[in-house]
Amino acid sequence: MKHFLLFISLIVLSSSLWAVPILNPENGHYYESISTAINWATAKAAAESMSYLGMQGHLATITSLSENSFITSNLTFSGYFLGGFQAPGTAEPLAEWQWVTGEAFTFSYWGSGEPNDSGGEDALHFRADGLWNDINLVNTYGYIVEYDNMMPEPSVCILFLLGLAGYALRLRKSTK
Ligand SMILES: [Ca+2]
Ligand SMILES: [Ca+2]
Repeated sequence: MKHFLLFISLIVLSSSLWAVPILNPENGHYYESISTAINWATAKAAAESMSYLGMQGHLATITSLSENSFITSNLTFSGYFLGGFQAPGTAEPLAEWQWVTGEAFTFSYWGSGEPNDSGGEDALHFRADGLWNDINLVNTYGYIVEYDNMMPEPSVCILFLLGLAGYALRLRKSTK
């Protein structure tokens, strides 16, 4: 019993210490910042091994100013990795930036003078002021994880269920 109570209190304690991913109501995605400093490739793998409420994690991909603002105003971070990278051998410093998810890299929010490929920088770094910087892939920083709903959108599910119900009804009528 004593052990059980200890176990419960540990759970209560740890849940208050662990940050919980935060919902962005605009796109239904959840976000969290992880302070453990690791290099970009390790952060990418770590993010992709995480899940929340059945949603797959990945390094955050920011595709609009409102998403950028959501992260800066809701998460605690100080210069963390994002899911942006530049393939080796592309024209520096601005060509062919990509997102780990394959989303189009159309929105960007570079800080003044960035990207500058200073010393060879091919990873996207989210500055504390919310502006972007390119940084060396092997540097170690915390990182921001985004959780997407990989399941069909709820509206698609409802349409599918309605369709199925209609089909079942027709089937019942035709067998009468
Ligand atoms: Ca670069
Ligand atoms: Ca830079």
